[in-house]
Amino acid sequence: MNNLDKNNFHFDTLAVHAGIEPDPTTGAIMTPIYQTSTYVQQAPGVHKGYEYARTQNPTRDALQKAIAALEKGKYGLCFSSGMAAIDAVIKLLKPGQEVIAANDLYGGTYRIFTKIFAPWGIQFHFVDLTDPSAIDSFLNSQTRLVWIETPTNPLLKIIDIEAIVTRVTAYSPEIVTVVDNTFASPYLQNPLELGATITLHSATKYLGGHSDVVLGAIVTNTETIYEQLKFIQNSCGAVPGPMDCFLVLRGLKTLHLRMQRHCENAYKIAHFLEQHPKVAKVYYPGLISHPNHIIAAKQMNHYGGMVSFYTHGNTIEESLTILKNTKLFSLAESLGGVESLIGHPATMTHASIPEEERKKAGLENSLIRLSVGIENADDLIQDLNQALDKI
Ligand code: P1T
Repeated sequence: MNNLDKNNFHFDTLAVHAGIEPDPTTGAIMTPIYQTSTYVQQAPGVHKGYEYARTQNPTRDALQKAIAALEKGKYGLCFSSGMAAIDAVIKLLKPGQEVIAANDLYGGTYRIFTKIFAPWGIQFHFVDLTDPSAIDSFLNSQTRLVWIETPTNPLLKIIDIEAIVTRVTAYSPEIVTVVDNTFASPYLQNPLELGATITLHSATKYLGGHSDVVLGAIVTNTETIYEQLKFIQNSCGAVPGPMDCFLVLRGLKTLHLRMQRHCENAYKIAHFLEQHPKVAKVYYPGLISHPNHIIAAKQMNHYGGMVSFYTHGNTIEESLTILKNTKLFSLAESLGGVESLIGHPATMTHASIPEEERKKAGLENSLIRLSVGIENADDLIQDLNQALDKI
């Protein structure tokens, strides 16, 4: 199925078929793992479209097409991790140029911005983009890129993509808007359809879906950006191996089914936590009490599988007690796999953000983050209930 067909099918059909052609040599229905570093040429420059595996690989090609189709985009590129994809995007910039980024975002993203690219002379402004007008005072002639995560990691804030794109393009159509769509997945929202220039994924999460692979992806409709990113992909070389591409291709086939259950379970858990006497605050965009609920309802098809919360005691000790006592929720970094995980952003995924900066964005040391899996919701609720009983 080529990219031209993407408008004719529903998401579920694309998840199973997009980008996949029966193997031309055998008819194999599953994309083979082309575990090769190079390809034989008949004469110098005379070949079948494949020269060297950093530059092209058929398993990667299939995955790039599949992710592009799911994101309703023309061009897809895959990288060896979500961070490698982020790295490639920021390499579009030159020293002296500026980035406006959401102030609540994955700790690794904050780290690469502030520790790798800021010393190269790129300036980053971290802004609460849940108020789109907040961007206005940071836009200037050096602004090259706006970086959005929505829902944000770990506070599940929702940023109105369309509102930001409208303001940014009115200021300058040259500014690139990037949406890290990892937390939503293309099942819940397609940033390119809302006007973003680039959508990006840690495919390690929902796209792969089984906690067995690390991979990143970028999709865009803008040919010049695609050509530049492809050049960076090949020149810098952070490409995924064919086995990893195969694992994500396999994961994609059930993305819609998994996301439905992730969303159903997270919705039930968020309501359970909201009513629990020991829980003070729950962050889940599906709750009416969520400050950005209306934008979430407009922008997303459902509310995702991530939930964060504080207990009334609001101490690290209480949080650690819960983290130590869940049995189904495993204490681990990452998210988006079939199994439920529990995490402590302040010491785990967001430890690379200084405490002062975390607090400014509303991230206290006691926050607990859940990646709700696809197990039975009652079993998950029971597990959280018994852990909450321990405090
Ligand atoms: O881990 P990697 O595939 O390199 O992806 C980095 C990344 C990018 N963007 C977002 C929104 C992310 O959440 C991540 C990785 N996040 C975790 C490992 C985590 O537990 O939050």
